[in-house]
Amino acid sequence: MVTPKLLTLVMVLRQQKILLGLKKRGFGAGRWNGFGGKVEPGETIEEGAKRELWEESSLTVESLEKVGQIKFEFVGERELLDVHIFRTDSYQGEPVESEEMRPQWFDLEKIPFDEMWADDIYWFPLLLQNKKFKGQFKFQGHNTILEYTLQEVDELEADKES
Ligand code: 8OG
Repeated sequence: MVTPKLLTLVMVLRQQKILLGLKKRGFGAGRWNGFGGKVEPGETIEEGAKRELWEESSLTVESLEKVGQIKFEFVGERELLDVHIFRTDSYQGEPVESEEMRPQWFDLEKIPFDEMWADDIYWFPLLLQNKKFKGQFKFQGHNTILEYTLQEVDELEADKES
C-alpha cells in the first residue's frame, strides 16, 4: 500500500488579482505557485496550510476555504501526493519574500501558466469561478501529464489530523 503524502496549497486572491510565489528551491523550483507544503504530525490540514502560508509569505489568515483536492502520481515513483487546496481573500499583513518563495501579484488574465505546474491550467478556471473540485493527475517526469480526471464537486472531505 502506498500512503499518500499530505500537502497543502493556499491560493490568495484580492480584487482581480492572485498572489503567486516563485519557488526558489526544492520540489517545483522555478515555478510560480500558491503557498504550501507538507502537513506535520499532529496538525490538521488547515493548520498546516496556515502555517506554510505564514512561513512562505508572512501572511496570516483566520480561516481558509477548502476548494480542491488533487492527487498526483509520478510514473516510476511509489509516492502519491495528496494536495489539499484552499483559497482566501481575507488575510492580514503584506506578502514578504522568504527563503522559499518570491511573492508577486498577477492579474487574473495574466497568470503565467507556462511557468507553472502543467496541471494548473486545467483546474485554475474552476478555482477562479469559485467552484470546488477533485482530481487526479498522472505525470511522466515533472512536465508531462499522461492522464487525468477532474470534476466539480459540491463538498470536499472534512479536515482531519495527520
Ligand atoms: O514542501 P514542498 O514545497 O515540497 O511542497 C510542494 C508544494 O507544491 C505544495 O504546496 C503542493 C504543491 N504542488 C505539488 N504538485 C503541484 C501541482 O501539480 N500543481 C500545483 N499548483 N502545486 C503543486 O506538490
